[in-house]
Amino acid sequence: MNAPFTHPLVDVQPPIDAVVAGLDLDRRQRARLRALYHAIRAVRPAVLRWREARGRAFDLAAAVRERPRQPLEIPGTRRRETDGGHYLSRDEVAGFARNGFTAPFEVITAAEARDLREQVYALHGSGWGGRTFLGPDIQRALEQTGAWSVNNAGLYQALAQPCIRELHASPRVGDRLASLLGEEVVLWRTQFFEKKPGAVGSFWHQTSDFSEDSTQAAFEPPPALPLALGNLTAWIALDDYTPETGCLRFVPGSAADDRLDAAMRAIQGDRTGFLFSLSDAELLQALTIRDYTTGLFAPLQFIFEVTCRAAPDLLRDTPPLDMPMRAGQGVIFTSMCVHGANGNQKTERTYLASVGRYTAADTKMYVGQTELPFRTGAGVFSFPTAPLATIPVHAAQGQIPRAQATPPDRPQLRRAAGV
Ligand SMILES: O=C(O)CCC(=O)C(=O)O
Repeated sequence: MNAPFTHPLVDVQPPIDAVVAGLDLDRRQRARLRALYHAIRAVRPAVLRWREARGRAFDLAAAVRERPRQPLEIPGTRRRETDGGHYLSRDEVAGFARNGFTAPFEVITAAEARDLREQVYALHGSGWGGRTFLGPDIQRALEQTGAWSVNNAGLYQALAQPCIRELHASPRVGDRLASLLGEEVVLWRTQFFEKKPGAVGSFWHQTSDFSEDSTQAAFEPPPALPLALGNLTAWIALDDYTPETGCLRFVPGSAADDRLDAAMRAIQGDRTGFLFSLSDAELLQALTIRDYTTGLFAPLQFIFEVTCRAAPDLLRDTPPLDMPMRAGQGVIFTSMCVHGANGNQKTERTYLASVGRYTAADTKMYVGQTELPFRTGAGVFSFPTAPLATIPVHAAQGQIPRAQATPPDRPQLRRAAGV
């Protein structure tokens, strides 16, 4: 048995043993899990010896050994004081470099946010005009498990839906991003975070490469771009968010400590080695999470706990910050700033945020990947990268004219480089 997990950041959501204990598994599922667990334990000593002899032992502690914290160098030079527009001020840029996120700013009015929210649910109700990006196998699997939600069907919809594209290509977002990333900024993915009543929220995570269900990075930024600027996210509230309704949470300054991301990359790079390296209690948790949970909450929480056992000082010094926002407001943050979100366990209403992922235009997307894997509750399937394109949101000449943010089959929407 592991000692019960305690950490200052595990203050709102339950630790993973409570999540696993709360799963409603039937006798057949429990028997299957135990059989798998005992089979792995039986072969584990031989597998570990074999890997050790070939220099292929999985060593999470080595992957998360502490290294010097890197200050964040900001390549973007546009500032509100000199360039006007919606660029960030010098103080705001300094605040971003220190914390990893901006303060909330208005992208659209609260009334516009309400209208957009209605449009999004109308689009979802009508099947997004027949245009979704995950392909029929994934859609079928998600429908079977009741998970064909706005979160999944809504992935990449800026490519098909002008209302989402306009929100995320708005100069209010694009100018601010240019203050950080430099002149040429592209939007490479949009998605929704919907929190239904009872939603548990998102557990602490950081990512430099959005490998997600793949073993490969989603993108390769140019070498000059700092790791923490490989992806910037604009998270835009379409409802009022408070700690009770699922607002974002950040660990200020945590982008300078990349150990949680390093752990994730080590695990993605050698999942078998990771599984065989676990203690008995962790192994049972890992198998249960892999086979009987959906979404990212439980895997992220599990990896957080395992990483903290390998690096006991990880993220213990800085208290987390809740980021309440009004409908229509957005924040920009680096996905290397450790972040999560509260759940929606006290209200009867669904809360929705629209989220854009951005990078520098010379970042290469999906290198060598014609398909991306996607984990559903009914197995892992793939969807093609061919329809995915980046959308320019800021260019050296200034803002991208509205007309240019057009559907992906028009030539001016550049294909992501390197596909
Ligand atoms: O809204 C959430 O629950 C989490 C959002 C998040 O993790 C992200 O946008 O990267």
